[in-house]
Amino acid sequence: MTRYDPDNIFAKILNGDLPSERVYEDDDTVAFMDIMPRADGHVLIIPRSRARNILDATPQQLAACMASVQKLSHAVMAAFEADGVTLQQFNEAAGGQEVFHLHFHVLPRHAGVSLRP
Ligand code: DGP
Repeated sequence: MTRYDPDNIFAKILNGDLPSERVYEDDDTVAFMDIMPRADGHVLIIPRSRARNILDATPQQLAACMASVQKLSHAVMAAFEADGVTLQQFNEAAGGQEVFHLHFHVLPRHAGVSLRP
């Protein structure tokens, strides 16, 4: 597996070199709106510390991310009056990963409405 690239887009968002619409942050994680939302309210959760993806993450990073994923799931369901929520998470290019800083997608879902491509 390739090493963590400190110049990846989410690292730049974390250190303020790129703008983002932050909706939540705590000591260990940050959440911001996805720039190419596949559903209204599509949020990304990332750890503040370096991890390329789930294959590279520590149990502590994963625990912190999942606690925030749960918080944001409740928040977007309430804010977007959703019926459910879909989580997505991709690892390495072959696994669909495009940005190589660990992240979790939280997608509010409405009954009968498909995700946008
Ligand atoms: P993936 O690594 O396959 O989970 O895809 C990366 C996701 O990150 C994709 O849904 C689009 C989003 N994204 C890419 N660049 C930016 C950016 O500069 N800002 C924000 N907010 N989201 C981005």
